[in-house]
Order: sequence, then C-alpha cells, then structure tokens
Amino acid sequence: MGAKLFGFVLFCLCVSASTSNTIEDGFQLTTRAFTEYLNTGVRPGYFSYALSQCPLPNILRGHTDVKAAIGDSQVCYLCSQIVDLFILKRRLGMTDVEMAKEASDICITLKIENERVCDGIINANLGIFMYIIDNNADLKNTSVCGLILTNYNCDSGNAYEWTVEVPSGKTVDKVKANGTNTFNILHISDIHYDPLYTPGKSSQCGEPLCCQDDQPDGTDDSNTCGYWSDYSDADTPFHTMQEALRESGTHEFDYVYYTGDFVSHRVWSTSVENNTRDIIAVTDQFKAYYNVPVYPVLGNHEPHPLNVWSSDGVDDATLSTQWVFDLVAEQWGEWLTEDAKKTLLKGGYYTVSPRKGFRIVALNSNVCYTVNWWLVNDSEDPHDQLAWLAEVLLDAEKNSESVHLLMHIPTGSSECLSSWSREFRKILRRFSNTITGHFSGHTHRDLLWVYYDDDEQAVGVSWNGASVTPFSNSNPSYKLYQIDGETFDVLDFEEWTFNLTLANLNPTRDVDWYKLYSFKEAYGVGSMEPSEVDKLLTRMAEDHSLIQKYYNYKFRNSDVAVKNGCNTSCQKSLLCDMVTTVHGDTEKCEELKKLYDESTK
Ligand SMILES: *[C@@H]1O[C@H](CO)[C@@H](O)[C@H](O)[C@H]1NC(C)=O
Ligand SMILES: *[C@@H]1O[C@H](CO)[C@@H](O)[C@H](O)[C@H]1NC(C)=O
Ligand SMILES: *[C@@H]1O[C@H](CO)[C@@H](O)[C@H](O)[C@H]1NC(C)=O
Ligand SMILES: *[C@@H]1O[C@H](CO)[C@@H](O)[C@H](O)[C@H]1NC(C)=O
Ligand SMILES: *[C@@H]1O[C@H](CO)[C@@H](O)[C@H](O)[C@H]1NC(C)=O
Ligand SMILES: CC(=O)N[C@H]1CO[C@H](CO)[C@@H](O)[C@@H]1O
Ligand SMILES: [Zn+2]
Ligand SMILES: [Zn+2]
Repeated sequence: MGAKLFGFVLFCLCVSASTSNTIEDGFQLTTRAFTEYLNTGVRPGYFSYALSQCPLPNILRGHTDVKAAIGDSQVCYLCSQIVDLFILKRRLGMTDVEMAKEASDICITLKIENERVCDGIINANLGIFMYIIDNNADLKNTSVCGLILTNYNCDSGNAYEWTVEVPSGKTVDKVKANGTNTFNILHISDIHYDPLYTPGKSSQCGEPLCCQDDQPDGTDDSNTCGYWSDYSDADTPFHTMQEALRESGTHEFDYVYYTGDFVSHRVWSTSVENNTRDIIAVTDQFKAYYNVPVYPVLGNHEPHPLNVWSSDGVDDATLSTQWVFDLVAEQWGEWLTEDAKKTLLKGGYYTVSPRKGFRIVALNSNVCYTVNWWLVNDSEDPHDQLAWLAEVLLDAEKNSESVHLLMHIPTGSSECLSSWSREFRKILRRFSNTITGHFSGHTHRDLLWVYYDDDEQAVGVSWNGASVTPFSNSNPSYKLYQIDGETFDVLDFEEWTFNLTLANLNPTRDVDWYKLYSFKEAYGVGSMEPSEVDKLLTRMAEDHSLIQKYYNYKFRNSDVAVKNGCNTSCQKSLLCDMVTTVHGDTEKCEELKKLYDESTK
C-alpha cells in the first residue's frame, strides 16, 4: 500500500519533471525501485514502470549522451544493486527456473531486448551465473560490475590485478627489409556465416540480427534485405561467403590468415550443434576454395553461449567450452602439427613454422573479453596463454625467427581486460623486433593500432582484417599483404571490396570487386615500419582530409558511412583509438588530440 502510494508520487514527479531530464529521472527511479526491492525482498508497485523508463539499454549500448547525463558512479551503483539482488536471491534458495524468470522480467521490462531474445540469452547463460554464484562463496558485486562496466570505471576491488613473467633482456636488432623473395598473405576475417539469411525480410527487425527466415518481410526498398546481404544488422549468406572466398582465391598468396568469428550474430539461439555445424561449413569452404594452408583463430562467436570460455578445471559438461577446442583441433588439423594441436586443445592457441625463419603464433584473445563471465571466476592469464606466448617468443628470438601474431579481439578498448592488454603489451615490447607482423579481427572495420614503448617510440603496428560480413554499415572486404621473404616484414597491403548497394541492385550480375586502395600509396608512407606509421598519425592529426580518408576506408566506402560522414569528435576518437592499446592509457591520445585542435586543415 505504502509502496504503491510512493510509486504514484514518484510517477507524478517523473511525469511533471518535464522532458529535459527524463534520462536521468528514469534512471533515478529505477535505482530507487531496486533499492526498495533489495531492502524489502518485494517488488514495489512502481517497479515495472520505473524500469520501463530506464535508459539502461542505451547505457549498455554505449550511447555517449546517456553516459554524459548520468554519472559513472550512479551506473555502477545500479549495477551493484542488480547483482546483489541476484546473489541474495540465490543464497536464499531461489531455483534456476525462478532465477531465469526474474532475469527475464527485468530484461524485458528494461527493454534491453524483446522477449525471445532476452529469454534465449538468459537461458544460455544462466547455468554459468549460477555456477559462479554457487562456487564463489564471497562473490562481490564489484567483481561483476568492475568487469562488465569497465567503460564506466566501476571499482573492481582489485579483483583483476595480475602480472606475467616477461623474460629479461632486450629485443634483437632490427634487420632492414630489402624486398627480396616477397610473397603474399591473404587476410580474411569475420565471415559470420548465416544459414538463416533470407533476402526480402525486413532489415529493420528490432532484434540483434535481421534478415532471418522467422522475421517479418520488408515493406519497401529502404527496409528490405538484399540478395548479397545488408548494411543493417545482417550477416553473410552462404552464397556471399562462397563469392568472397572464390574471388579472394583468384589472387596469388602463400598462406591465408582467418582472424575469427565463423558463427552468425543470432546470439539468442546458438547451440553446440548449430555452432559446430557452422564452424565446419566455413572450414570446408576454406578447404574448397584455397589450395594453400589456412591459419585460423577462434572468435568470440564460436562458443555457446557466445563470448564465454570456461575456466580450466570446470568439468560440468553442460558448461565446459572444451568442445570448441576439440572441434577445431580436428577441423583445422591438416594445417597444424601435433604440438600445435596440443595447445589448441588446452586453450585455443597454437604456433606453427610454415617455413624456415618464419613463425605464426595464433592466440585466443577472446579470453580477455569483459563479457566473458568466467573471468569473474578466474581472470589470471586464462589457460596460461600469455606465459606460453612469452616462452614461444623467447625461443623464436634464440632461433632468429620472425613472428606473425594473429588474434581475434585486439587490445586497447574497454572490452579487453586491462590486465590482459597490459601484460600482452609488455611481452610485445620486449620482443618488438622479433614480431614483424600483427593481425586482428573482431571490429569488422579497417583499422590499425600503433604500440609504443615506455619512451614513446613506436614498436609495433597491428592491422585489423575488417570483415566479410557487412555487420553493420560496411562493404564486405579482405586484405592482401605483401611480405618480405627474408625478414617477414609487412611491405604493403591492398584492400579489396565491392559496393553492396550496387550488387544488390543487380543480383544476377557478377559482383564487381575492386581494389579500394593500397596502404603505402593511399597514405604516402615510405614503409609500413612502426616509426613511419607513427609519423602518419601525426600527419593525420594535422591534415584532417587524411583522417577522413581513414574513416571512409574503415567502412570500405559503404554508402551509409560515406553519407553519415565523420565530424570533429568522430575524427578525434579515430585518432585516439589508433594509439590506445591498453584501456585507460590515454597519454598518446591526448597528444594527438591537442595537435588536431591546433591545426585547421
Ligand atoms: C556492493 O559491494 C560493496 C563492496 O563489497 C559493498 O560495500 C556494497 O554494500 C555492495 N552493495 C551495493 C548495492 O553497493
Ligand atoms: C637482402 O638482404 C639479405 C639479408 O637479409 C641478403 O642476403 C640479400 O642479399 C639482400 N638482397 C639484396 C637484393 O640486397
Ligand atoms: C539450429 O538450426 C536449425 C536449422 O537452421 C534451426 O531450426 C534450429 O532452431 C537451430 N537451433 C537453435 C537452438 O536455434
Ligand atoms: C554504390 O552504388 C550505388 C548504386 O549504384 C551508388 O549510388 C553509390 O554512389 C555507390 N557508392 C560508392 C561509394 O561508389
Ligand atoms: C558528431 O557526430 C556524432 C555521431 O554522428 C553525433 O552524435 C555528435 O553530436 C556530432 N558532434 C558534433 C559536435 O556535431
Ligand atoms: C576464484 C575461484 O573461485 N575460482 C574457481 C573457478 O572455478 C574452478 C573450477 O570449478 C575452481 O576450481 C576455482 O576455485
Ligand atoms: Zn565479428
Ligand atoms: Zn568478434
């Protein structure tokens, strides 16, 4: 009764508070509703109303206006309440089914997603949450919020602090590439093969992935999924995957790098069976179209549910993700050695040396993803991967080998655990001249990162492979690198793409692939050395037409991106992202922003 009255008063306050502050009001009301629920164990009468007014979906999707309107500490506080509520309810004996119902109600009322998406994601993840609550007697809300809301700087109570041993000594002297015996490597990434892709469906479906066979039809050209795929949230149909592999296969190259994400974004209805089927389908197409070795890495979409990689020692068969490692060790077997299969089975990473003096190290960087809930259970160098990386690089250094690193999730964003990024960068700095190539995926964008050492010298460049999937707003693409045959340095690359709008207009005509650009020519650099790329970033900060060019290439000149354009704040964040390789380390970013502001070109 009292609660209802309280709710009514708040309701009136909220409505009369005018439109200027509704984001904040809805948020405050939700916080109050959870406080009351947590304190009394009963949902107050205005609970649903409060949650329906809450901008949490926008917060979760990183909308900057919401981040500005609501302080970080308030977001962290709401998170801690929700987490405490679930821990408390579980400790009081709530069953899995009841917990799922509770989570589903909150997810739907908060409008995080619709009912079937909320339920699908909750049902897939519930077992892990319950395992973690049940097996960690002193689980704290800070461990959860400090991890998943890294972006809001929530206090993690030092739950994620650890280091790995980095071998002493200095990197070897750099051998200058002179361009002898060059060869090519094809870099293809993020296919996200979608067996349910259906042309003619609505591209404005309101779910995380559109153009699905069980979604409504489009009503006109502007919202109808095209034949080859769509700029909206859509993935890659089988025939588009085949077209990309066929066409990329017409170039000459000695190896293929695939930097992860085989499975589609239908995140609410994954299963071990279907993921297995789709990973095999894509791998089979690699075997059909490429007659050279393919070196794949795992993406965050491969496990079921997506993103999660169970801690070592989790033997519950319904929760363990060991099946992913078992599957790819078998599927990728023909490209790997027995030793490579052993580490692949242990943690999803491996190394091979395809020719004398040259080594490829494929990592499973997905374990750093901050929505990998298992980090709450154990975050310290999962599967001992970084310790292994340091050892492999030390051996390579001793044997005068050059190394290419492959990984799905790049370091630097708030989505990759800071400890993992920082320790990875320490290793990278120590072996900077042994590592002559560094390639990543996951972003679906044509991007690069420059790694710096302590005294601000550029020591490495990571090249992102962009994506075959347009998800979202991009033209499908791949890259072809030219590699020095003695030092294995990257000498240049070309990026190839096609205009998705045009291709969809004439689905019966051949797809018109074209070379979008080659790096050295487009940016006028003398080489791809870290020091040269560093100088390029300075030029980009001074000459804004260069950063505009980088923006267009980022989306491979897609119509949507070109139309939206990139304003001042967009250009500055592009510059910053390129030099941020550990979340929160913004020194170089600030320097570039200052330079940008001082120039007017
Ligand atoms: C969250 O955890 C912190 C630290 O353990 C604790 O002080 C606080 O009471 C907890 N609950 C909320 C809602 O903040
Ligand atoms: C290039 O450098 C290698 C040593 O790294 C050397 O053996 C070779 O002769 C050089 N080639 C040219 C054309 O200078
Ligand atoms: C697996 O795929 C089949 C066929 O595409 C589909 O009917 C089924 O619903 C999928 N399973 C799940 C759990 O989504
Ligand atoms: C892509 O094709 C469409 C349709 O022909 C055209 O309007 C558009 O300008 C093209 N985009 C680019 C970047 O060339
Ligand atoms: C720049 O563009 C972004 C996204 O398109 C928009 O949210 C922002 O308000 C724009 N900023 C300025 C200063 O125009
Ligand atoms: C910190 C912690 O509780 N880690 C646990 C994670 O899960 C494994 C496997 O069940 C346990 O052995 C750890 O104790
Ligand atoms: Zn992806
Ligand atoms: Zn990914």
